[in-house]
Amino acid sequence: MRFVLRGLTWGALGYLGGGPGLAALVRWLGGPAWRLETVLTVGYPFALAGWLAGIGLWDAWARGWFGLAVRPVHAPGWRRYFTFCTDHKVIGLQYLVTFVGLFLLAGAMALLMRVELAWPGRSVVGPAAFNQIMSLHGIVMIAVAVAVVLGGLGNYLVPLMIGAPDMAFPRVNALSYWLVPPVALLLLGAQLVGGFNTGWTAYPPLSEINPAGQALFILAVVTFGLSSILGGINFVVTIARLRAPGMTWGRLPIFVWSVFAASLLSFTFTQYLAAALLMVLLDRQVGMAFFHFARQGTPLLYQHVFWFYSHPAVYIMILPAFGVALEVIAHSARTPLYAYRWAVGGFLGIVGLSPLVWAHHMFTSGMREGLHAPFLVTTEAISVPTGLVFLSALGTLWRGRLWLRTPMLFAGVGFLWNFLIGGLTGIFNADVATDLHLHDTYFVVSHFHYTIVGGEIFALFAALYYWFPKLTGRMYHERLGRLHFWWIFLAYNATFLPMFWLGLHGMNRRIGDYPPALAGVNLFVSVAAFLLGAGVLAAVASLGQAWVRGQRAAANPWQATTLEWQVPSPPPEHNFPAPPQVVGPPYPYGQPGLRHAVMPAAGGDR
Ligand code: HEM
Ligand SMILES: [Cu+2]
Repeated sequence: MRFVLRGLTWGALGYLGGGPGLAALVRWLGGPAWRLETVLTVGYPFALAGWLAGIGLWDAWARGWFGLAVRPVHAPGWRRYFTFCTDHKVIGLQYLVTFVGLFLLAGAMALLMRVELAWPGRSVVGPAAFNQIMSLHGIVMIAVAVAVVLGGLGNYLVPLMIGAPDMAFPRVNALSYWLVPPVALLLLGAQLVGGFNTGWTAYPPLSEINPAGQALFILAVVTFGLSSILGGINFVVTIARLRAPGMTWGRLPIFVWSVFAASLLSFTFTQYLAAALLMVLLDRQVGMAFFHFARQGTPLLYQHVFWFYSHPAVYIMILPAFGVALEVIAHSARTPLYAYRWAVGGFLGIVGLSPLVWAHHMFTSGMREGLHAPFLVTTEAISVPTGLVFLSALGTLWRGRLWLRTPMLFAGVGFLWNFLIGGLTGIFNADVATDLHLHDTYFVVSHFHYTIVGGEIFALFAALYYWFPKLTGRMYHERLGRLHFWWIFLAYNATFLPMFWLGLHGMNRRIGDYPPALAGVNLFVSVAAFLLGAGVLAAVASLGQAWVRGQRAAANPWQATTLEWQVPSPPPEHNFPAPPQVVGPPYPYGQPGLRHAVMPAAGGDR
């Protein structure tokens, strides 16, 4: 905790010097008085630098830039989690715990929204607060969706699965994680200076006239973007350069491929989001005219740049989830992954097409009509690579001898069913004629919750159960796990399936009210949402309990073939005593004579 306190202190000092301090200096020199928003914005980079230096970047890294000896941090036990630790497994768990925590927090906001929406008219929070809560829920959940699987499981598992001692750039990795706490602080702190009510998309003109809270939103998202970009580069380089001998591209576990594909997207596209938001900030702060209508800017331009990132972003979320699902399905079906190469082709096809579809979010925006048909076609085309991934999952199930434990229920039943609905409803959104009616209704809300919660969060649960013994060295409670699966699965569908109907009957998204005729179904949805919240909480609590008290797990309880299971649980620092030798495909189940890897002697062949 010493480092966290030091980070907070240095951060506060940085802010005071760079914000109010600089403002006072400028004033003293005869310059203009700064507005609160300007003080906050200018102070922020100094605060960020102070925080990062204090948390340990200074000792572990920056001292070297000045010719001083670096002092890597070596804290014992759980204290490592509060330091600038460069072990990828520590960082993976930092990501997982932080983002699961944020997931629960933003989930609580969703329940608050469902209280307001349980009855028509004003209930508890009222329309203005509703929009603030909805926006905070939205942006926090987007951050969770971008980082929880990729940053959490990707960091923990990728080096293990490819037989590497760590990530390619361990210090950059720690930096990616420690950029996250300021993001959370800014988003919550924004509520003290007017908040933001623009949803997660922050469209101008509203985002240009909102109070200072919107500026903090922008700084938060840009900081988060920096973290994503650094993480993306790190994964791409790690997978390209640090594979163990014999680990050819064709022998990579499918989860590693999915992280590779998502990382390509996150480091090529995130800067567009940052650029769009910084332009809003410049419009706000120094009177520029990128999007400001009265100054001859074009608000529509923002939407283009924003979605140029934010459509690929949905694939940053779902690709690692595909990877988790295929991985869990292959190991649980005890058969080689069906059509492995086609699944990889599907991932790369999605990466290739995802920069070509963004304007399907803008069919009602008033953009040029001639753009409708091309974006309809490119969007529908994404179904083809996505279908390949789906078929790979189905083919594996078809050929396999299924082992229906909790991870498999989440991946092979929950994920596939939910994502099927999410994907199929995307087609109606992509079709201009239907989207003109569906846009900005609960149909869209339900579509993207089916893909993100029904898809990615179900995959997250599959992963948490599947790799639980690896991460913690303990076993979860199988019967409770299955119970929680059915509870979450049924409550989830009861919450979101009726939202399609609500959307078709004209219920607008992002408005805390609706016509009285929709009251009954909304009450049903609100009740189901609380059941879902309770199920999620129960599952997380029981996993937390198993982490502390669960039975010790065997090193390889699933008899799985991939490398992460061939080392003790949890794995030692630097993972392997010597590089493993990869000699065959990742899922050689039922193929006598084939094996994935030979472990170096000292590590034991467990
Ligand atoms: C698989 C085929 C998919 C298709 C054809 C598709 C299509 C679409 C379309 C056309 C829209 C715009 C609807 C509107 O605003 O009127 C949309 C919205 C959205 N989709 Fe999908 N989608 C697909 C998969 C996904 C996936 C995998 C994710 C995320 C993991 C996702 C997340 C979203 C989000 C977040 C929005 C709403 C954005 C907003 O307005 O706030 N979609 N989708
Ligand atoms: Cu999209």
